[in-house]
Amino acid sequence: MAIDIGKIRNVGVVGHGGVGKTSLVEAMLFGAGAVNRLGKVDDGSTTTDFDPDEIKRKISINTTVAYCDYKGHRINLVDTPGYGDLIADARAGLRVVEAAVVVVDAVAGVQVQTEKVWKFASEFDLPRAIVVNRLDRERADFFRTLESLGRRLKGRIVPVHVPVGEESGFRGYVDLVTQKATVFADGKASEAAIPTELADTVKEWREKLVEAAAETDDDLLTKYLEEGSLAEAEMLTALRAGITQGKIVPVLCAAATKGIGSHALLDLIVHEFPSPVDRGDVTGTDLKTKQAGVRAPDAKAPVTALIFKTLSDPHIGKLSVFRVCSGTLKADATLLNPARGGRERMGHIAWLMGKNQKAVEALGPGEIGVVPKLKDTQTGDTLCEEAQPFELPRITFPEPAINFAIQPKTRGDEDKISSALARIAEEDPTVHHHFDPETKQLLISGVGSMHVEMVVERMKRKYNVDVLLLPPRIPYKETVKGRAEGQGKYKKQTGGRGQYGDTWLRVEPLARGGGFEFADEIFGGAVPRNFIPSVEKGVRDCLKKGIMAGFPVVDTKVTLYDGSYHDVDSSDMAFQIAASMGLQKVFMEAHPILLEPIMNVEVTTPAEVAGDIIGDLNSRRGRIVGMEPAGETAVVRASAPMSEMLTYESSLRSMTGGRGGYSMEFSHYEEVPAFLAEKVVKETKAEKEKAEKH
Ligand SMILES: Nc1nc2c(ncn2[C@@H]2O[C@H](COP(=O)(O)OP(=O)(O)OP(=O)(O)O)[C@@H](O)[C@H]2O)c(=O)[nH]1
Ligand SMILES: [Mg+2]
Repeated sequence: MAIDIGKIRNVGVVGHGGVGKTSLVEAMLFGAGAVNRLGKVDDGSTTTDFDPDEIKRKISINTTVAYCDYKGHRINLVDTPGYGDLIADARAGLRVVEAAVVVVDAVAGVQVQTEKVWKFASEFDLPRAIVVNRLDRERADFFRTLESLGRRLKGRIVPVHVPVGEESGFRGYVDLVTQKATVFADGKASEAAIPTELADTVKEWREKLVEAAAETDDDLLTKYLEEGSLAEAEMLTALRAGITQGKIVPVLCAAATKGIGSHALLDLIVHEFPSPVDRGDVTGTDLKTKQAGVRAPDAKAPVTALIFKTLSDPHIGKLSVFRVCSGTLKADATLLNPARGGRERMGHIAWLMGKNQKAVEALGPGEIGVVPKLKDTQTGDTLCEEAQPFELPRITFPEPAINFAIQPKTRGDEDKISSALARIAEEDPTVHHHFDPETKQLLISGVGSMHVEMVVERMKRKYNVDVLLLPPRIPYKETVKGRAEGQGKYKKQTGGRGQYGDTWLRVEPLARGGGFEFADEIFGGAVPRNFIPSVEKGVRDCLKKGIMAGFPVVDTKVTLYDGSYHDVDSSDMAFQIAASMGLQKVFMEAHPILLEPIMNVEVTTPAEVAGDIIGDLNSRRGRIVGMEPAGETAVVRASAPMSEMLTYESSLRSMTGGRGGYSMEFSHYEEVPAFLAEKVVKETKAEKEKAEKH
């Protein structure tokens, strides 16, 4: 009952934020009769933006799937987010399709995320088509957009349409292959004569299309050069082959919200885009032989499926969206998750229509489906037959670039926060969280500050936990640069038994990364053996709490070299206190300093502003380590203190007009310059006093 694989088309719809991807998907679903009214993003009624956050923000947050049947074909449309911080989800969506529709706005042309998704599509070697959408807007310009496509995207990009009418008068297109115009009135299409004023434009662009078709094949090119033209049938065959193989990228016209262009796109998907069979075997690791292996897109092959999206909802629970890459996946099957070692029961499997599901008995190769309630399977995992274990390449997600600390607004909500964050991270693998024992803060990390803010809002709306977002505390450390010695003595006589402990301590620096060392140089029992561990404990506790400003002490050696005791009054506690008192004094005499974490930073920027990027990094006490100009983009490598990089994201965005990106990771600790250290110490002390008052 599974669908004929040759009749399946899996298509990823990608592009910059807000260009009309979701609207276009809706228009196709409506055009194919899969939904009976045309939903709108603006009133939250589209099929693929159904999450409450999506409806509120009027943007897509999750990659979602809907299907339609058109001219005997099953088309799975994978609608992806275009907003920059969420673009990794679009990449995950492209992993499971055979072709991409790249949507661009007819006013803005190619934008930052257009370039990104173009790269993703190239990474997966996907044939693609471009839709110039929103042609009905003021200042929309098809040919200017075409020019920006040619300039900024690699590929043989050629229009197969030219628009009829402009801006609010945009009403259809001329098909350059058939040379027929289609115009729309009240949502109804009708064939029309080519408007006379378009005749020259049509001629010019048809010529270019014929040329592009001819260039896909040497024999055809010779024929074209000799005869000056091609037969229509020849041209069509060449175009089809060119598009399927990704040698030609066709450009179409659309105004999704008016239903213009959706039929032409559906036709192109059916006729020109490849089926899962055309894409051939999938590669991965055969876990029996531990070697690279392949699985054929064949109904009889062993089952492998790739989870490319997880949806999580407090009411519905967890839904795993997957693509069957090989074999036939039957409802109730039990599959192995080789990455996690567990088995999963595929209780109910279904086709996905936005938030709605249509239960099925089996899914064949190339099909996309959904399964609820998997126990321990995450986005990127493979599910396979236990007897034929096989792992597909994982879907990877970028490491988070920014950290915030979060604090519950209501005391005692900590557990709720952790479980809400765990659910959110299932849906969005670019969200991470962990408890930092050093700063005692719960940290949440994401791709950018807006991303993290969005996550916080999501926690509130979906999971009903309200949190405060704070910049993370910098995990400074304390150490000494010099050497000092001195006494710590604790003596108390309060009737009855007293307290007596006396220690002489030496403090000196160790190399960076040397940690802590305690040495005992007592000879002749100045401090009895049984009290030496007490001294060490006093020292260690004190170092952990910090001395100068309350940060842990590292890279320091403390030596106990002398002391005295009292037969009756000396005790474990008395020696601990004496050591702690002594250390606090001696440490401050040994030239104490603060250490701060230094990060390795890698910035990708348009080459023309690389100078500004370097200047800005210098002003953040950064050290430039290297720079590689790579054509239009440059990569700048630097190391810079973490404390200076907390606000980097927004500066980078404004310096590069949103076209830059960066990644950052911890490298090592270095001394904080004295004037800054003084400030940090003061602020930390003030904070502590404030906390103690409460
Ligand atoms: N005038 C006009 N507006 C459009 C058209 N297509 C989409 N829009 C509007 O553009 C806005 C964004 O549309 P979406 O479909 O949400 O765009 P998107 O690309 O899915 O956005 P993200 O998923 O957030 O990246 C909405 O207000 C739509 O109504 C169009 O053809 N013409
Ligand atoms: Mg969308």
